[in-house]
Amino acid sequence: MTIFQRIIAREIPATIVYEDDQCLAFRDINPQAPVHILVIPKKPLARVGESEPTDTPLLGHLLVTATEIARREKIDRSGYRLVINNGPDAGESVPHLHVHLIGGRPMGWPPG
Ligand code: DGP
Repeated sequence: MTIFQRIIAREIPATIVYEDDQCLAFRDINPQAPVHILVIPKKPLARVGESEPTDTPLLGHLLVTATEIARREKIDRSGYRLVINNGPDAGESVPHLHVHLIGGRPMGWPPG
């Protein structure tokens, strides 16, 4: 069981900002910006690269939910970044799909 599954199960604490039947969103333990929230599916999908066509509605729901949370966090006008790290070169460290919602400060491009 990954650490994120344990957060879903309330076995370890997290600052949860949103929950519905398909997903959970909580503040990143190591925030890279004033707003840094992870939006995760409750289904234990390891990474976006392992999604299947039947996951299309779920993936869309994660993105739409992230945009709604951005509005609630009042970063929708200033801007924000949605990031999904997939695999070693991308720096993926937890094998449970998560969308990073990052905002509240200007960001450079490309990422390092
Ligand atoms: P990634 O590198 O894309 O796999 O990002 C994983 C993120 O998960 C990283 O930004 C730190 C965060 N994280 C890891 N463990 C915990 C935890 O126990 N609680 C919370 N809230 N965030 C965590």
